[in-house]
Amino acid sequence: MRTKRPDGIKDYTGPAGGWGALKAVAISLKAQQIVSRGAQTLLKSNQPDGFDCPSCAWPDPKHTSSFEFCENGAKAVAWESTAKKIGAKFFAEHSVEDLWKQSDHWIEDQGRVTEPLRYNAATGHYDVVGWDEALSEIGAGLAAVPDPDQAEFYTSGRCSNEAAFLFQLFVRLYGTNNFPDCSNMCHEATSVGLPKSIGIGKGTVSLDDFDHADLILSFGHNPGTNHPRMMATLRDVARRGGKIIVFNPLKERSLERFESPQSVVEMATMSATPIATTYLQVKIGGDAAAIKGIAKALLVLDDAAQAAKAAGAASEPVLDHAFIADHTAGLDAYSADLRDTRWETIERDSGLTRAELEGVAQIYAASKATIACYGMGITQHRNGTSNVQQIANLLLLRGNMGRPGAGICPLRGHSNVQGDRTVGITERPKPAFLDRMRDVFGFEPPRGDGHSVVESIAAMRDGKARAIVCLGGNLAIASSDPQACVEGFRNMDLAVHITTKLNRTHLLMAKATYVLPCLGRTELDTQETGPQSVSVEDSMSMVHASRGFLKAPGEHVKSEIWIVGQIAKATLKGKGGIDWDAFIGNYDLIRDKIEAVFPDFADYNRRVREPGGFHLPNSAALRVWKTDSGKANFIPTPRKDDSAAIDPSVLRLTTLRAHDQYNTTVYSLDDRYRGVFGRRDILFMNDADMARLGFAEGDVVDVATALEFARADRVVQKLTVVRYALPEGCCASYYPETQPLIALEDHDPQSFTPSYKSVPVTIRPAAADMGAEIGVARAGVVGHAKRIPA
Ligand SMILES: Nc1nc2c(c(=O)[nH]1)N[C@H]1C(S)=C(S)[C@@H](COP(=O)(O)OP(=O)(O)OC[C@H]3O[C@@H](n4cnc5c(=O)[nH]c(N)nc54)[C@H](O)[C@@H]3O)O[C@H]1N2
Ligand SMILES: Nc1nc2c(c(=O)[nH]1)N[C@H]1C(S)=C(S)[C@@H](COP(=O)(O)OP(=O)(O)OC[C@H]3O[C@@H](n4cnc5c(=O)[nH]c(N)nc54)[C@H](O)[C@@H]3O)O[C@H]1N2
Ligand SMILES: [Mo]
Repeated sequence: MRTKRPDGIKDYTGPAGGWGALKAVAISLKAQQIVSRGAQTLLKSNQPDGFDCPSCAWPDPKHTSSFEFCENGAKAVAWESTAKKIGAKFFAEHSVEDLWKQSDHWIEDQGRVTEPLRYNAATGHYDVVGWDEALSEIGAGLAAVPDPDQAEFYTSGRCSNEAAFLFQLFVRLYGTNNFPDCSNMCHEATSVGLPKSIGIGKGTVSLDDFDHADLILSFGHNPGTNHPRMMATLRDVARRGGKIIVFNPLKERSLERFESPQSVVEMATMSATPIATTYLQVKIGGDAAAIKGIAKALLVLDDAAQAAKAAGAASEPVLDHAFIADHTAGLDAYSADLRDTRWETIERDSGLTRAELEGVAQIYAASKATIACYGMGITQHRNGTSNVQQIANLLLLRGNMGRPGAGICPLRGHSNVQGDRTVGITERPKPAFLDRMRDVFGFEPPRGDGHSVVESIAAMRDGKARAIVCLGGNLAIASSDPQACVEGFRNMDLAVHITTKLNRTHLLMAKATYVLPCLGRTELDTQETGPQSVSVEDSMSMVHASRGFLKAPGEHVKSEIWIVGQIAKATLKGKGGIDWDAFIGNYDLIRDKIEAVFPDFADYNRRVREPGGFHLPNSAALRVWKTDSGKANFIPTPRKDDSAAIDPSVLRLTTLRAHDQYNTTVYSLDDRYRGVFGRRDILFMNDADMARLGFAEGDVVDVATALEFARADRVVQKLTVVRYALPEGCCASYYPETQPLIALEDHDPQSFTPSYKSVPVTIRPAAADMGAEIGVARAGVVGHAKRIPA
């Protein structure tokens, strides 16, 4: 007999997609009070003449159907184009202290910010302020920072190429390379790892390649929730008999089976397509070991094939020896490391058996063209950069790079995070790029390394930074270590937030704090020369235009480009001789400059107007390797000290996105495919760990950071234990509620990506309230603490 499950926990037995997805779209339109306007908006998303969906960076198919949106894109669009607004009256009624006590969900759900705001320390409220006044004070504040390297300029990946380019131009003229960027928390391991492997920090495949692949390796991404339009592609692969092997500690429903809301037959018959042909529940942080196992087995298969051939049999080699000889370097050291690594170590670290990994090697050896896809399950670890390189190694062994149906496919996060990087948002700029900035704009840009997210927060916490400007995002909540973020933001002389909606980061008061309201993707942006388009780059390096059409939520809501240009004017006071007004009046002029700095954008203004846009050249896809060796490099995993005993009371915690969430934006408290409804205060644990550590489903526990980053306040209190099929030693909970467990110092030393996906923790019965309530999440109270100690 089954015992009763905790409140809100059910077994979800259906496929991903299906009628549940359509129902969820209707509910989110209704919740934002935009039923008719919403439907019209959705039809314009990801269309040649419409706007780029602000949700994810999966590319649009060439022949865009009129339904190129998905359940979670619909939620993002509804959330942005909401009829709810907040202005003078709202801020007069609510002090910042009152707002702080509300949940993150409540704060954002109040609606769009419609007027510039300035914090009034005397009353504790935000006051509405005129644009002119706000801009001149912000300009004066930035100009007063003693050293430009004491200011931080954050970008979240929703902003367009044009806004990002203008932002970096302004900041470099101002005098710093401090560009903390959401990419630092996301695919930085890709941006750092892949250039060393294949000479470019981006994926090499295009959408067409999926039509020619016969094997997809999927590592650590959850497309049913985070890239739902990818499900149509995976479904096509599965239906034509392609193999899909998944590595994920959780059984994610969309990777098991998917019912396409766009298939009349599946919807009518309520049938579904199985997706994964093999599903391997790798241990959290165990991917590198698993990949080593597959590669090791591949070497053995190749040895056998060579021996058979030498003995006269008609046997094909398993490795692509011609490709390896012509195009790669480092195989000897890499294969020596594989041969030296013992199967016991691989099995222990991956949680998978030798037989399972040899099975994958056999399927891989038989595949003519293979694509490897990966997401945050790979990058957000202390060894994230190396993880990415292990995937590249595996592909290189069989020449699966730069030919049809083959390649590497990092699934980017924010819809334009890749584009922002391409056009210069980078804290470690290459000299060649800075030279071009110098030549095009006639100034000497700063040359030193700037700050990434982790370095910025540390500088703010340690009193080394004085000002921060955030172009979107919710940095204090998205970053690891909210304790450090809270302290850091409150240390600032000046904080400026360019945003569509209010969030908790905006409630951390610097000496002077401003919130500036901006247009979203869905909205019409008219400037001096008429309606403007912006452009974005997707995960597969396609650049295309995006034009909104909805009316702005208020007359004081301005485009990001307008705001950035005005701040630049107010701060630089003519320094650099840039005609900011001309850029603001006509975005074509910004694109002309992007093209002048980046030759890959040749003929930008014409090509971006073509339906579907244009493809940026990708050297690795052409088998041109822009690495130091001039070849694609095999890079072994760093040697690890195996002697430390593994403490059985320490579990690895991975932090997940729920289905009804966009990063720190929580649309609702449901996580349908994982069977969680109306709450997020959950700790997923497996039966064996529960039994071993003395817990039962429904127990309320406190989770504390273990090992070297343990600290008295690194605790998240009162999570309810839910049974879940996870590998032993692993547990999972939601982002951002678990943020207080992750120390700023717990990151990948190569890329500075926080180790969000493998936090060492111990679990104990819930103690009395620690008072601070850091990170406590209860039904109805989403996100961070009601009160975080100052
Ligand atoms: N609707 C919606 N769409 C989004 C977002 C959103 O929040 N909501 N966020 C956007 C952004 S910024 C990003 S970066 C992407 C994120 O998209 P994903 O990369 O899919 O992100 P996550 O949900 O964080 O985690 C991915 C998966 O990694 C698995 N995982 C956890 N630890 C490990 C591990 O050690 N190894 C392996 N192999 N797997 C592991 C988890 O079980 C989960 O299935 O999505 C983008 N799209
Ligand atoms: N524990 C844990 N932490 C993580 C992750 C994880 O998996 N686990 N994932 C990390 C990842 S991959 C990422 S990318 C970061 C995300 O970090 P961020 O990009 O900083 O966070 P978001 O939640 O996407 O930002 C949401 C806010 O952006 C603003 N906004 C929305 N649309 C617009 C717009 O069009 N213009 C402007 N100017 N503002 C807008 C709104 O105020 C909204 O509240 O979080 C990281 N943090
Ligand atoms: Mo991301």
